[in-house]
Amino acid sequence: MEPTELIWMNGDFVAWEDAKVHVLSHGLHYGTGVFEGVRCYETDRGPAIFRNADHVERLLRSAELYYMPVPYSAEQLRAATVELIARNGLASCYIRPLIYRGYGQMGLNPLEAPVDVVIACWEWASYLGEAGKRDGVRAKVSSWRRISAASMIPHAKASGQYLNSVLAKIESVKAGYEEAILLDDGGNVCEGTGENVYVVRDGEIVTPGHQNSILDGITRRSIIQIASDLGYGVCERDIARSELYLAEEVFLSGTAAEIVPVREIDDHPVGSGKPGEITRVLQSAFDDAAHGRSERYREWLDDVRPAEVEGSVAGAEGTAAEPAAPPRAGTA
Ligand code: PPE
Repeated sequence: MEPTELIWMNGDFVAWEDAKVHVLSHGLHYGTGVFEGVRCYETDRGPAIFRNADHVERLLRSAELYYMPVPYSAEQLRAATVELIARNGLASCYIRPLIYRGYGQMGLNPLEAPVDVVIACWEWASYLGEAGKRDGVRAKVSSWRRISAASMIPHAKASGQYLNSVLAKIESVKAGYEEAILLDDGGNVCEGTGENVYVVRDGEIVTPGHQNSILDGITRRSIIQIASDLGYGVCERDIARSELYLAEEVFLSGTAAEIVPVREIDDHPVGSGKPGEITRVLQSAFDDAAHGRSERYREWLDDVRPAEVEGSVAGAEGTAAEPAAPPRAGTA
């Protein structure tokens, strides 16, 4: 990965190479962290963060689900993200906020460990490759089932939960595929390792619902909105594995991946074996929304205005993005 200049850490802007943690940090041992993936796109008004407020809201909810008190408000985190991108001078980037149990307490009761908050950003190209976005990827239904609500919290974007995705990804890559599609514990289609999934059947866009252990993707919400606005039928329901093979089109969506056609699943070509028309239309409409070319979805974008660069750089030393940050939590 290509380093950028600064990382926001517990209210301060620190140099990329100084953003370090202790090896006995709780989150490193037990996966006690929650995070987000957000993207900032180039628009005609400068860099703009796609659905920043929604990502911050999901981040804080994930933290709450794992009983992590966060010493920053949504507004502070939202503003810190804007300032970070401005200070790093990036036109577009991927943003990774992370809240984790830090150093000071071992053992499975994390309640006495501090809660640390960081936001980093860097330039991250297409997750599944430019060719994947253009021509589609080959996917395999994983032998691993997606974590179920009986033992974890599928709605939370928590670090430890990603071991499930890691197993599925490794299995698919070692078998020669680019992505895995996981079924839920009931055997219905759930999602990719880092993407929501959709099938097109009889011209209707179908995607698993909340009861199928999905992560409530923000790209997914955007796709549902855009597709409905374009007049497509959108349906959330159980999807049988075989429907992946019978679908006219299959595609994936996520912040890192954006919208990616699936051209083959378990060695069956999807539709004609080439990206389908609805996938193409949605890819291009999503691209327009993300790059500020659709007035209708302009409210999804947080502008990173150059004025904020000047304003903050003048402040020299790293400071909190908003009013002085409260002390770190953890000893509650
Ligand atoms: N499901 C999972 C399991 C998931 O990780 C993501 C995002 C999604 C669905 C789509 O959610 P959204 O980004 O809000 O549309 N995965 C993030 C992490 C990827 C990574 O490799 O790291 C992302 O895309 O940023």
